[in-house]
This record gives sequence, structure tokens and C-alpha cells, in this order.
Amino acid sequence: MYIGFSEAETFIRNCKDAVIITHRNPDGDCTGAGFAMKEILKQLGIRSRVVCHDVFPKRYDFLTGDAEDEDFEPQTIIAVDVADKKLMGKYEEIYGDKVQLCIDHHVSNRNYAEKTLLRADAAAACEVIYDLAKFMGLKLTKHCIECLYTGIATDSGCFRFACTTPHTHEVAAEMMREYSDINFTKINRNMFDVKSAGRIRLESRLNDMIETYIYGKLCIIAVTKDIMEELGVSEDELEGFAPLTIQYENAEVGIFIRQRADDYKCSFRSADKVNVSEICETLGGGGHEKAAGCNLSGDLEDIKKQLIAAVCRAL
Ligand SMILES: [Mn+2]
Repeated sequence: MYIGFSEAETFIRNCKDAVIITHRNPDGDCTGAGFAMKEILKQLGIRSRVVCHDVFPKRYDFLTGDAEDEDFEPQTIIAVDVADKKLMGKYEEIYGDKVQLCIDHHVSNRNYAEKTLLRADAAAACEVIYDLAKFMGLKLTKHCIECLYTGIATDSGCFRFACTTPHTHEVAAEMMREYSDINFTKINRNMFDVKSAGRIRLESRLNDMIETYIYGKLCIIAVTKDIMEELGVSEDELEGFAPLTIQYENAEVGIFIRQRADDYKCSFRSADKVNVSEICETLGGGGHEKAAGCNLSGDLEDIKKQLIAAVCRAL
């Protein structure tokens, strides 16, 4: 059931001992949303812990903090930025059918939770949480704002992607005005400019690996386990490279493929007109109009053929 802010507020104020679930392959938005939510609940005197199928990447250490989680039997299950319970990974089995409140911004949200606060026009789940906290009249902590700002900045590609609305800028402006002691420039530098030596080497290697199809309208980069091993990079270091696939001036669609234990994760990007969420839905995935994904298993060359055919149909 879809709910609005006031019902979400009632739920949050009355919940206790919460588990907050984020999606696998955590990005800045689900990490920020999870830990902002934890901070908000703490402010309300409610215990919670944030869980994720994967380990949160090191660059989000400033959001996750190092406080030990309290041990409690959860009474409340909340999901943030999780469009589909499948994205919970190992937590799907435990909590997948028990989510009481989902806060999300994906058009493709599967409505798997008892109550869903969905704002498909928000640039990030963090933008929804900020609006909700404002609605609730809460004065957020500095750390909470750092979490929320990071989620909005990362999901909007530093306020460049089409999901960025006037309201997104207004939220960021409000944050900067009211929390002048936060180093927003540093957050953006760390999220967008700072790279490990391995990542820099990887980026140049990935640029060399761009394959073009359909008269250059489709660009694919496929990273196999062998290449990861050769470059000495871990899987979480491959986050955020999908935009490389739409750098070419003629590119309409880009697909960044990475090999995982038993399948290939395919991240789609649209340069302008093509709705990649629709393409991904035909392949069992989903996401946003301009950024979506799906997971395919089998032989890499066969997968590429399947992807090229799907993009061809959409062009
Ligand atoms: Mn998000």
C-alpha cells in the first residue's frame, strides 16, 4: 500500500527495535539513507541497526561510523532505497516478506512492503527522507545531513542527472544554509574526484575496453573476473563506472557489465531519450528511465547478443 508523509510519520514515531535494510552493492544513496534513518530513529529514542548483503565500501566510512550495533530481536523492518526485495541479497529470505515500511524513489518499486512511501520524482531516497524529517519537524544532526547530502549528491551524479529537480537543488541549498559547518566540497571531492591508484588504472583500462554497436549508439564495457584479478581491484571498486559507457558523442545507451560469482550484473545508462528501465524490465530487471540494471547468467558473448537485441528493439 502506498502511503504519504503523515502515515509514514505515525509509523516511525511508533516503531521500536528496527532493522533498516539497504540494497546489495550499496551506493551512496542506500548507505546514506540507511544511516540517516538510524540517526533519526535514535533521535526519537528508537534502537535500530542497518544491514546490507555486502560490506559497505570504505569511501562511505564517514557515514557508517564505527559504533557497535546493539543486539536486539527486531520488531520493525524498514527498507530504504530497495525497489525489489530481490535486491536484499541474503536478507531477502529473512526479511523479504516482512518489510513494514519501504522508503523509496524508484518508479520500478515492486510494492513488496506493507506500507511504501514512494516519491518517484525524488532524485534519491535520501531526498525523500529529508522531506519526511522536515515534515516531522525534526532538527537533524550534522551527521544525518552528511548522510542525506551524500545520497542526494551521488544518486544525482553531483546534481547533473535528469533526476535532479528544482526541489533537489532547494534541499541541497537548505542543507548548505543551515549546516554551514559541513564541508560539502570535501564530500563531493571524496565521492567524485578521489580515486585509488587501482581505480585510476582501471578507468583508463575500461576506456580502452569500450565496444561500440549499432553504429555507435550502444557502448558496452564488460569486466570479467580475469580482468579484475589482473588489475587487482575488488568488486566494490567497480561501482560508479557505468557513466563511462555513454561518453561517446553518438552513444544513446551504455551498458557496464561486471562478472559476479554466478552471473553478470548489467548496469544500463541512457544518454538522453531511451528509457533503459523499460529495456531492463524486459530482461527481468528495472530501475530509473536513465539508469537501470539487470542480472543475466550464461555465456558472456550470448549475454551481449541478448543485450544488443534488446537495445535494438528500444531504439
Ligand atoms: Mn537511490
